[in-house]
Amino acid sequence: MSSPAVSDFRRTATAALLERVVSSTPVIDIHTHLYDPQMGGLLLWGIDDLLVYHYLAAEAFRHLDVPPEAFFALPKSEQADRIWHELFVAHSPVSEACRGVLTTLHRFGLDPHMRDLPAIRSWFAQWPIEAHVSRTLELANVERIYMTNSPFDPVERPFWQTGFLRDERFVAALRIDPLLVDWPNAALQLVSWGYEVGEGLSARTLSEVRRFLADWTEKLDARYLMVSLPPDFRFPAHTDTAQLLEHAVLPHCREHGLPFALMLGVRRGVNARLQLAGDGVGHSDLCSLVNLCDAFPDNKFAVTVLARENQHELCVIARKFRNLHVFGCWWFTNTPQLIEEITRMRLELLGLSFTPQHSDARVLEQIIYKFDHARRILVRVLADKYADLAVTGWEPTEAEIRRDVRSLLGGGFEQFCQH
Ligand code: FIX
Ligand code: ZN
Repeated sequence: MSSPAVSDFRRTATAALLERVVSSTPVIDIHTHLYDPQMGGLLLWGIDDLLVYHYLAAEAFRHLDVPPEAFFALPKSEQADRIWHELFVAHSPVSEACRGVLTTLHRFGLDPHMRDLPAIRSWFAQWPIEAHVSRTLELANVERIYMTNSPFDPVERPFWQTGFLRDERFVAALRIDPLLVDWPNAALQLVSWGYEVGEGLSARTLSEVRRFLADWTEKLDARYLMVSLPPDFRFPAHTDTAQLLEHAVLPHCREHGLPFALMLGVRRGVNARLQLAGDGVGHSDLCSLVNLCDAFPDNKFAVTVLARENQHELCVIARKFRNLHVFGCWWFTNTPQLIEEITRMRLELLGLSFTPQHSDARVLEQIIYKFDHARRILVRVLADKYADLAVTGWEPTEAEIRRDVRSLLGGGFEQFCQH
């Protein structure tokens, strides 16, 4: 057994190495709401969008003495002014979402201490978008961004129909929430786009839904399909959701060798007046996930859960099913305390076979803070894990550490997609 001084020294050396490896390993960001820069105004960026992000809006509404309808009727820059005032001027910005804005400004070399919103605005205004995208990806050390692409979005749809020169750093994921959670309206849309579907899920309708999925998978060159579902999702069931999943979506994914991503536990519109800031969380029934993984071993499922209370059960399920890849600390679990707890638990139960973090960024520059904060936690947690191994005499080499980190930062997810 080595002396405490020697093991302390080794621990510090491993932590320093880890810090270097984790910060220099590029991230593959496997779920965002960002868009290819060629998609014009769809890609949000800049200080006003950073400030009106729904994570901050939800916090600001706790102070703002104005009806949400009146607030959302204001021009974006005035909404940003109000949020800045409430969350950065009238109170100290200690929440994770506020800290995220400050980390982002700091990493751009701005001095948030000046508390000068007009100056920050002018700084952002001077950059051409292409250069700004590249610089932001470089600063965040993000190599690839998975978008969320919905054929049901009337603003996004025409870009794909017309076609455009793709930026290869941005890859697509086919988002199908309306199809699975609002079938009657989705059916009407499909009919208007030339698919012969009826409201009942006949064999003909299901085959037309598959034709729709195939058309859009090809148009987008989609790398996976995805949905987020409320806590009352059940499988199997005689619901439209379960039937469409079983008879259209999963066969389509099998045919095309694509994973299906499920984001479980969102309660939409708990306070609908707050718009995107009004969604909440609920405990999901993960027996339904077990049923899916078990019944469809030839399908691959990438899953994240919103409720803290579901995290342990999700890890246990992933130990049973190799067709399940756990990812991300999503939304209300994207706080340092929960990221640390969840990442430790996943490492202890799953080893390295999961993806600790995706950004879920809606505004370009958020990738900087989301991964800056997540990387710090990853270094801490991995340093503890390697130190525990070192007690037994198992010292990882630098190459092994690099391999492990690469896998955690998105490499493992892409392998899961391929095999
Ligand atoms: O369903 C989702 O993809 C969620 O991430 C969003 O609906 C949510 O608004 C969000 O941005 C969470 O981070
Ligand atoms: Zn999302």
